[in-house]
Amino acid sequence: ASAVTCAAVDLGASSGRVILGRLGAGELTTTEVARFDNTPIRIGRGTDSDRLHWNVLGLYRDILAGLRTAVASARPRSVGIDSWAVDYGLLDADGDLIGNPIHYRDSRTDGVLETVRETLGAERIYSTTGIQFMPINTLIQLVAARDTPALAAASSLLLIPDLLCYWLTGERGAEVTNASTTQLLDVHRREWAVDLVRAAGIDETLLPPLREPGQHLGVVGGSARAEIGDPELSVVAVGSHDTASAVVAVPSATRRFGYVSCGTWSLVGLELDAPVVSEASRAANFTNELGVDGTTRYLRNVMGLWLLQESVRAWAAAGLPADLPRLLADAARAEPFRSVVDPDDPRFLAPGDMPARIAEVCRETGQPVPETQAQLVRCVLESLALAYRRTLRQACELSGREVDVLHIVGGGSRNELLCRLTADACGIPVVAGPVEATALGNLLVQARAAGGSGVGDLTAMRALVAATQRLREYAPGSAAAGFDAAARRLG
Ligand code: ADP
Ligand code: LRH
Repeated sequence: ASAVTCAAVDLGASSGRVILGRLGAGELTTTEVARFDNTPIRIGRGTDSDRLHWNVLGLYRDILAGLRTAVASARPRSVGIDSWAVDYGLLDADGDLIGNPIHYRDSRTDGVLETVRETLGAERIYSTTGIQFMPINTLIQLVAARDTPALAAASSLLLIPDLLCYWLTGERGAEVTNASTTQLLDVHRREWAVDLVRAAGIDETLLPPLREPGQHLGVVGGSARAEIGDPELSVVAVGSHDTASAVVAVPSATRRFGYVSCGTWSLVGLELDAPVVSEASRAANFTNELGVDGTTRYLRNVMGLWLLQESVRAWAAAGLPADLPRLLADAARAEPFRSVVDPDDPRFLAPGDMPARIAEVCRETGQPVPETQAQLVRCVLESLALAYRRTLRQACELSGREVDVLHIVGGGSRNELLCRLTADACGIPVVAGPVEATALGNLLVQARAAGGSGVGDLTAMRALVAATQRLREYAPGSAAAGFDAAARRLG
């Protein structure tokens, strides 16, 4: 078969893009045709009833415009959509969207996780779903929304990429990699965990039929057809959880690799053949998300570059320097190991004044408070490197696996200081890139569905990525002792 051209829509928590790819034997070239911000919006009167929303209609408009450009320049045969996990839109009986999807960082879930663990039993939830306990999970969001008029009026629930595919094709479904992040899916049977869903007081008929990556969903129809300008463009399910697509494109030549999918969040872990739902795994709060081709993504969420992004946002608002490459260059010269924090402190989850929260945690742990921007950036990056090390080691222990190399993919792979610190902390080589791993994983699954050559199994896909994308290797240096000492400060 000759090369195929596809379009990937990849929506991250901070930005979205539409990327065209040409894929064939030994060939994987991409062109970014559109990039747009993904900025949440708070609506309310300044009370507890304020809600933080995604601008899902604005995103859809940007996607249509991006696809129009893609079609005009290269006539892709298909499009696939991936996005961040756990969030959803509700449809009424006519298929109309009810309200505006709510952001997983919204405060409506405050305290709900604890109630759900107690009432349903943490063991039961974990042994069924294999998913780590986080307040952002769809299960927790739905319990928080249980008595709302919106939920009462809903006849179906669609995760964000599924909602966008529904608008393009009119077809409803739940792609399985993203569905696994809801904490409503039985990880062993790859089906909705209906008993658990009912026990949580959620109407299971809200959940649409599951579908697998690679499935053809339909051809763009309705008003989207005219907007995009191609009546034949087909919509294909991909690993619609962005992390699932990112892991497809980890350019590893061996199975002994760990990964950090490094964007707004850092997803740190391993690819396994089967879930690990042991008591120790539950205690360490590791997750078993479903991957492409029956794999398990065994990982933990580390709060990630959100800490840096949100600090930069606060600085920009205060009129302070906010140019990221400059801040990183200054941090590279700042004093090492001055202070470190646990990035997963729940206080860091919500939007707000991040530098002040980091300072508070440094103070509490008896460490010097960052006084300059460079000190704060350094603190964040060393804290992340330390969290990656801790998480990777735990993942290996809990699964009985070993790794020789750590791949960092996503926007954070451009951060050379972070990559270097991570190699030092972990004591193994770090391979950085590709930056757009998620879009590449999305494109690879579409190309395979189209019968493209050179994109057979995950091994072949990864070899193609390794052969065609720009990667950088970081050998571990001599700072491991500094990280050991810093780790002891966190107890
Ligand atoms: P998401 O998919 O969650 O929106 P991305 O994969 O796009 O995230 O990564 C965004 C992150 O990439 C930013 O938080 C930023 O820290 C990092 N990043 C972007 N550009 C650069 C750069 N030039 N140098 C270093 N880091 C960068
Ligand atoms: C990364 C991500 C992550 C989820 C979070 C909600 O973008 O999908 O895997 O836990 O967003």
